[in-house]
Amino acid sequence: MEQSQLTRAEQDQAFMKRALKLAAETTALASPNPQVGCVLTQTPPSGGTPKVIGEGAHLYANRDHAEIVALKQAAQRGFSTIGATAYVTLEPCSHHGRTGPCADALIAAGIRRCVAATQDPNPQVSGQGLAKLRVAGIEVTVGVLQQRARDLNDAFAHFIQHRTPFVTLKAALSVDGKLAPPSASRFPNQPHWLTGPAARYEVQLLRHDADAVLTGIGTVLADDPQLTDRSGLLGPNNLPRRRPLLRVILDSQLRIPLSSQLVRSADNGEDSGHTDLLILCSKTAPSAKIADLTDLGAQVETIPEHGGHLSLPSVLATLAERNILSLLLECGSHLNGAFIQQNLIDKAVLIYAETELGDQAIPFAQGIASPYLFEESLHRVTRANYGPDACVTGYLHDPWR
Ligand code: AOF
Ligand code: ZN
Repeated sequence: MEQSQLTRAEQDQAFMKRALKLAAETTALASPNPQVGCVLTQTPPSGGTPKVIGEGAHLYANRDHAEIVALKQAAQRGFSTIGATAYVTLEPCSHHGRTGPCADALIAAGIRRCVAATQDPNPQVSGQGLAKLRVAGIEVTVGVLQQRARDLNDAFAHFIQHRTPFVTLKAALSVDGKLAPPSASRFPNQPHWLTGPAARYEVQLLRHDADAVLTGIGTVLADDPQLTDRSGLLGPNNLPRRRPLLRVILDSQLRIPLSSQLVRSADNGEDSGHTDLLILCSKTAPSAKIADLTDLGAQVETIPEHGGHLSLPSVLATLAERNILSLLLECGSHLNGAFIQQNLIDKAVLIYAETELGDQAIPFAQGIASPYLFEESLHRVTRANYGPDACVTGYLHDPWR
């Protein structure tokens, strides 16, 4: 169907979808800023189908917000923006940050109407960008495809309001809710795969979407994991992720082997400025091991203890200082239980395989009777199938509130 035959509401949805697609393509390229897309349209003087005159998305490395990228593209193509409509997946900003306010730029460009998917959760903006536009006489519509726009920026919304990472717990489980066979029946240094390739690729996508992934020393010793982003996804212009996925290991006594895959692949960021392996330990950890690990490219940091374990709120605070907006937990029973019991999880992704592991197997989370019970505390639950595996996703806290 021609765009002109659509109602205005349908047109708004179609152009917002296009802006959302541009925003979605910037996964791993916008953090610590939000993922934002913008589409500018112009209706020909004779009326009829509105035409896209400029569009774009924000990449943190390029500084320009999505609105500016789109305005520049329109200018470059020789289009006038006077009387145009701007579709933005996030309210245009009103503040001076790394750039000037986009609301001012849209006003100066002569935009007649602005359609925003959602208000900006940033307390420095939240409503003030839209207010600026209205005062300038621009027609403002808010809330088009709002939930989809919000889903894209859960971590940003959480971080900008609470200054701590948005925490997603991921677990691959047997149908009877176990993480792994009993340790005695396992081969050391080898992961035991429960789920199939399709579900495992979903985990790669979760990693691609995260700034950091965290596990405990128990899992490192049992599985010798790499914890890298092997999604193979690239952004616009084939850009790889802006910062490497930060791999975080909780290891209070620094038992991590120097020969582990994690340590062997450590990059201290000397060239890129981005370190990719952070080992968190207690102040009683052997200092000689700190030196060895540092020599091999890992970063080691001490964290206060609480009740004989590394303090998890301190762990999250340390990550926040490093601008980690989203943290993916890929942990064993002990840490799963601790994070859940301390109410530090925001979202959970539970993937169930068809296999049964039996009563002797390692439970999902220490202190939690079963993942099915844990599921009862989730909100906005969605279900999907990846090959033979069943995935349940839900929220414990709404990151937008
Ligand atoms: C973005 N990209 O397209 C829009 C943003 O530090 P700054 O100057 O880059 O400002 C970042 C803030 O600007 C961000 O927290 C959000 O509130 C607002 N809007 N940010 O990075 C964009 N539209
Ligand atoms: Zn802006």
